[in-house]
Amino acid sequence: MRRLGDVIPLPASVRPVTDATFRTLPGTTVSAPPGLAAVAAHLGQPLADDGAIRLVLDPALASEAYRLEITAESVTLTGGSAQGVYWGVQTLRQLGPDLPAGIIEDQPRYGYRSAMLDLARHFFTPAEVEAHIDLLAQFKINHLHLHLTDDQGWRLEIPGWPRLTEVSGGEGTGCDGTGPGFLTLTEYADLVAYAAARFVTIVPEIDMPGHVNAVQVAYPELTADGEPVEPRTDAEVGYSSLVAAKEETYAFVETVLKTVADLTPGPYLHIGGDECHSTPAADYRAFLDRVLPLPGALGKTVIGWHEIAAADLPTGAVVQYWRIEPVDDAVARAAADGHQVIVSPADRTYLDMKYDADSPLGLDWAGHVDVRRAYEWDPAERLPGVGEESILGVEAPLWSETLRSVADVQYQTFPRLPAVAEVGWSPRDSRDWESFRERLAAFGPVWTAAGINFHRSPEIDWH
Ligand code: TNX
Repeated sequence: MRRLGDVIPLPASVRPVTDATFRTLPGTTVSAPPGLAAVAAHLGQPLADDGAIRLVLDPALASEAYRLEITAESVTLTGGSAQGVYWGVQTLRQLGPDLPAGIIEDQPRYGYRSAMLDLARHFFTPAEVEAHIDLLAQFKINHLHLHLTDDQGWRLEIPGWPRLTEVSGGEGTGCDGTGPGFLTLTEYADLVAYAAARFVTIVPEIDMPGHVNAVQVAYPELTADGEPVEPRTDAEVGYSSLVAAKEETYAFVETVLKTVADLTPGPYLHIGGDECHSTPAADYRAFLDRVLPLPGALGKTVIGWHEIAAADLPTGAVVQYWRIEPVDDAVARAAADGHQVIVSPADRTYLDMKYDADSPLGLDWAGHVDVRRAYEWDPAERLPGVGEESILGVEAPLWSETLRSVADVQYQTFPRLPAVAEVGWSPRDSRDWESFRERLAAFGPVWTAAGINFHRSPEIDWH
């Protein structure tokens, strides 16, 4: 049996009270008000008016907070909103059928706890992404950033620009030409709804002005000289750019962002902005001066990779920090101006880095990221001038240059994603590597039974 606190991410407060146990049997009933019926279904137990497991809403709690009171006879799970109750359900599911008596009071450190999946370098189907969302939500991840476009492919249908997906989402696209496919408008909307039912917000990214070779293959009028360019399936970066001085550029960008905004109930649109090595600095700024305000005009908050901090940021713009070390102080200046920062340093959170020299998949430009490196760091200590109050949250990006299957996605994700999830959720002072590696060890048999392909890191004494 697990101890009450044997949960990832570690709850904010855990108080075992007696050595009594609540035993969940197949017939154990759950009661929930109508607004929590959908959340109750995630417990997989029968519903009843007077259930032994009671789900309750208490708006006095923060919306993601929950409180779990376990006695030998009953379980009461109270949440500040349906989302808070849902996180409590994840805690219950991790604890298994035998629940130690006691009280857990829990709420996240950061409101933005995210994973990113790169559908451009290799496309994953809606069913594959949905299964991945289920695994992320178990660790209380509440955003999934989808990198939908890059040099090697374009993965979202855009009305009026059919060649984006016909050509750049078709056969032969993706790294090594092995990752074709795209989401239709309906598939995308269904995916957003599937995620929302698990309290995960989809954050769509359209990467620009760089990372656009796939756009320019489909529409040569968007290149500087209007000449066609060759499709690319290699993993180079920084060679393609939209043209800041062409009006056609903005007609294209406006249609794309409007389409994505209309499909996206969540508050964020990510416009990329990274690695524009072939865009002159003045053009980069001119482009962003036109494009950064567009999401706001569509009712959305704009996010960009931290390079956008070189431009004039509109109020509310969010900056996503990804580098190994600070290049300059632009992110700190943005924070001083009141901008929120998503912290995703490559040498800690990049799930596409190799674990060690023997890793079969992944890249190593940011070094090797083993489980301990993904765990033992603090977002508020990472960047001078970017303290706790400037941090929106953390993200673990998974770029897919070397990935060819869902099994590959899982191998890179587990067990590092749980480490980053705990960094984003648990109180700073409660985090402890020895405690984490013990709690993580218990997931070995769980993942094995579920058929999840995880890396059996030698840092963990797997059960
Ligand atoms: C850098 S991090 C990139 C991506 C690559 C990734 C590989 C960032 C914003 N851009 O284009 O896929 O490295 O690790």
